[in-house]
Amino acid sequence: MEITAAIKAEAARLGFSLCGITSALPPPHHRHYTQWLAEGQAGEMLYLQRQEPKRGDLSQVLPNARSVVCVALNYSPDEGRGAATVPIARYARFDDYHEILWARLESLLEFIHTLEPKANGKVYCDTGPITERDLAMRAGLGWIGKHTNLISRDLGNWFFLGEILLDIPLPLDTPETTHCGTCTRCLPACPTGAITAPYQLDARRCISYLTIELKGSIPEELRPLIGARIYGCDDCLAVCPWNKFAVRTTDPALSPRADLTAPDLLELLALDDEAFREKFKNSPIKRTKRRGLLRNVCVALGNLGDPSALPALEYAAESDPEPLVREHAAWAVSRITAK
Ligand code: B12
Ligand code: SF4
Repeated sequence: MEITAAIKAEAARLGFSLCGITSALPPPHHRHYTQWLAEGQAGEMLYLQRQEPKRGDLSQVLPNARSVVCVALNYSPDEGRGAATVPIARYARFDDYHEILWARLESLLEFIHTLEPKANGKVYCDTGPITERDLAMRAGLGWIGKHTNLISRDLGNWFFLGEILLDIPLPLDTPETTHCGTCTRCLPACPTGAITAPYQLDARRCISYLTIELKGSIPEELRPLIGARIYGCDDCLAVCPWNKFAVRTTDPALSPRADLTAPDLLELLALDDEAFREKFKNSPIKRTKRRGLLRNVCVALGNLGDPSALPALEYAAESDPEPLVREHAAWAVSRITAK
């Protein structure tokens, strides 16, 4: 069997829904990335600044990099038409996808070594200096939508990306072209106006950034727009009409945790450090640490406006060990009592 056909067959066996191969040439939209950083749109995600030179020159990541195997893992919990607004983004309701993808990519690399023992390879998923969507589009997996996520004809919006960088040349797949046409549904769907123009996302306004990546205080003017979301946001993805092609994942590693589908916010507000670590041990939610999640819970409770949350919020505003949580709890109390 031809090498790329063998790699793709093995990727499918490992549970990846899509697999394509592109060259290790600079990602086609790298210029936009550099400009986006220069405009400060990355906010406090300083690692994106540090990664800039490597992202534009993959031979700094892997000497003599020649090709990139790009894969997608479908995580759709339904046929793609589920309700948009949920407190916890879909991807964060099951075990940490980084670990799931990483282990499978390592297995795929081992398989490639059985075919090409001399090949050197590096596995990536999310955390490394790789512009994943741009490369995946060039590998033919899908196209960058106006909300900046990759959309696939076969999977809609609900999938993760991963890559293996290799120092061997491989036959390349044909890049995908854009198929958004005149549709602009994702732009007005964004609660905070973070999609400032097609293909332009100001991360500083995105709820995913505000509730996950931002470590400090959430700007007050944006808090009311966050609604009841406490971890990430799916609204721009959920309105995309291409989701009509989404298929429910049958991957056993991706079953949503029942307690994260409709979480009890007051229970979360009562978690101490140890209970937080225990509850979110294998979950991506551990990323925010207790203080970040409880900050978000306070904002959500303030926005929900239910006075029965007042005693717990007043207690947190007075007694929580974290100043960040105390400040957001006090904001929530004043928002509820002002109503
Ligand atoms: C930083 C980051 C974020 C930041 C910034 C998001 C962003 N849009 O950049 C924040 C925290 C906000 C975020 C949020 C989310 N993220 Co995120 N994130 C990343 C990360 C680590 C880097 C992304 C990046 O480089 N951004 C820089 C900017 C400049 O890139 P860009 O917005 O994609 O812009 C490009 C295009 O717009 C293009 N461009 C410009 N003009 C034009 C014109 C045309 C015609 C075209 C075609 C392209 C184009 O040029 C730019 C440079 O490539 C990647 C993993 C990785 N290493 O790539 C995951 C990643 C992009 N995230 C992912 C996910 C799932 C999410 C969320 C859905 C999570 C959630 N539910 O809360 C949201 C979606 C929000 C959104 N609308 O993007 C997935 C996306 C999978 C997919 N199918 O696309 C990734 C790939 C992680 C993974 N391995 O699966 N994320
Ligand atoms: S994830 Fe939510 S806040 Fe971020 S761009 Fe999409 S709709 Fe806007």
